[in-house]
Amino acid sequence: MNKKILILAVGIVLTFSVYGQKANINTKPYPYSNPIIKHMYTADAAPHVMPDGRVWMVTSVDSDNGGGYSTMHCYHTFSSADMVNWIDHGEVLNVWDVLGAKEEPEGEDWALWAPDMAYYEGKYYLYFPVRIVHTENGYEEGKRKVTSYIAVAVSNSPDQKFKVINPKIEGTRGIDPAVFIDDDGEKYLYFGSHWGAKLADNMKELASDPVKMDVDDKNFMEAIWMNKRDGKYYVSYHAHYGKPVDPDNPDDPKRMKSLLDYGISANPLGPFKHVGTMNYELGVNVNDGPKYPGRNYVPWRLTQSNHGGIVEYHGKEYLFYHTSALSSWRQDEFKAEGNWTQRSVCVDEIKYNPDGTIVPVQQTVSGVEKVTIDQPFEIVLYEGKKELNENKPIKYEKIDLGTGYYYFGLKASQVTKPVKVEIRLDAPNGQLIGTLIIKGNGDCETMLRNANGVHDVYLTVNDNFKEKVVFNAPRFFAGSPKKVKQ
Ligand code: FUB
Repeated sequence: MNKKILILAVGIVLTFSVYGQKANINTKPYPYSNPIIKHMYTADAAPHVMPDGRVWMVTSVDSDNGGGYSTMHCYHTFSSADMVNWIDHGEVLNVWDVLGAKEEPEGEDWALWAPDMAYYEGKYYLYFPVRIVHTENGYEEGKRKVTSYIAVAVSNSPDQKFKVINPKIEGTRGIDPAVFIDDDGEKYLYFGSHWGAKLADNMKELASDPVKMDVDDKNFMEAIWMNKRDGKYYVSYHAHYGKPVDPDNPDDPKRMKSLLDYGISANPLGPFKHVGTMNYELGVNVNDGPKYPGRNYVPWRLTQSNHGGIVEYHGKEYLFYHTSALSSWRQDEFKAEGNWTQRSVCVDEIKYNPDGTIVPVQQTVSGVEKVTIDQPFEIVLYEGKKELNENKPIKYEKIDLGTGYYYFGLKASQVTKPVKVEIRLDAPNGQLIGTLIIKGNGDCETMLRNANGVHDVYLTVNDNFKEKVVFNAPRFFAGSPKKVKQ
């Protein structure tokens, strides 16, 4: 290296160290599969299977220039057809879309933290925390005043800009919204310190008073997520840190780990029974990954933020979380920790014990195997018109739902009154996999859970529905991924 370049490089490193920031000076390709997004910093992934049969996630974005959480000013969406190759669909919302002006109001510091995204009746809804730090008293902990609540934006497509439709959902407080749609068609919004409420049909207001759910854990910190498996509701979240990590003894079980914990309930609003930890940092005893020079732990900062999201895709469940592995690579080529607020989304598989508890996910750098799907995008059950009424469930015999169909739809006609159509497996009162709410004539659809394998499929309406519903072209869809524009 010539002298001038050396002086410049030392200058850059010193400048960034003074301000606690490091530059991304290593341009070599990142050598591992996890994190899954390598060209930018991403955090707080919220994954869902959308009606095109792909897994989509919306993420927060940590600034390439560092600067910490207050520099998080936009969201990106990404999609994958195989859980390994991800397309960046670009920025879908930024803080100026929310502010409606070009600058932050004086004396305030706005940031966009962990979001979630939901599909409902043809539209995509992006829920995000509005977090305003009022700086008139400075930033000092205890003195500064922070206002936070949940807002929602809408788009016709998850790869396009979202437009704010409710800048403050009345009744919400805190950060980290998560949306959950149940098999019976009820929609829930979770936020802040384990608050939960029903979400209205318009997706932009609450339909019930928020309840502070009993999560049976005083250690709840943030990042709530809801998942349903075998009829049980799994609430997961980031637990409070314990004591600081001793870098010379990172294996100390009492060290300040960044843990995702979970609890189980029979009800989406709890009470939950705390079960334990479902994700530890990839800390020590690294078998298949890089190590801090001379040590047996990873070369990025032990203990940093984490945030989980779970999705089932063609027979396997996946945990999304984040680490600061990429910043350690881009800044220090794994020889030091990197900026810990520059996080990157990783994915590993979740496995369960026979009793339904989670086998804690060991973070890896190798990530997950590629998913291949060999089945049509949709299965149309019947082309002609049929009538559905209270006395007559409709049965479709031996339908092969393969490794999974994630949506069900039909075209309704002669609708005189809104009706709920339940989609059940193997018997008129068999396993409920989704509920279609027909509000009027035309196309309608709903998401499904556990729609896989070969089953008799039943469509039923509730007992007190005295009218009839006429429909045609009932279909399962999103059974294989569609291509999207890059
Ligand atoms: O990314 C900003 C904040 O850090 C999120 O809102 C929290 O969940 C944590 O990941």
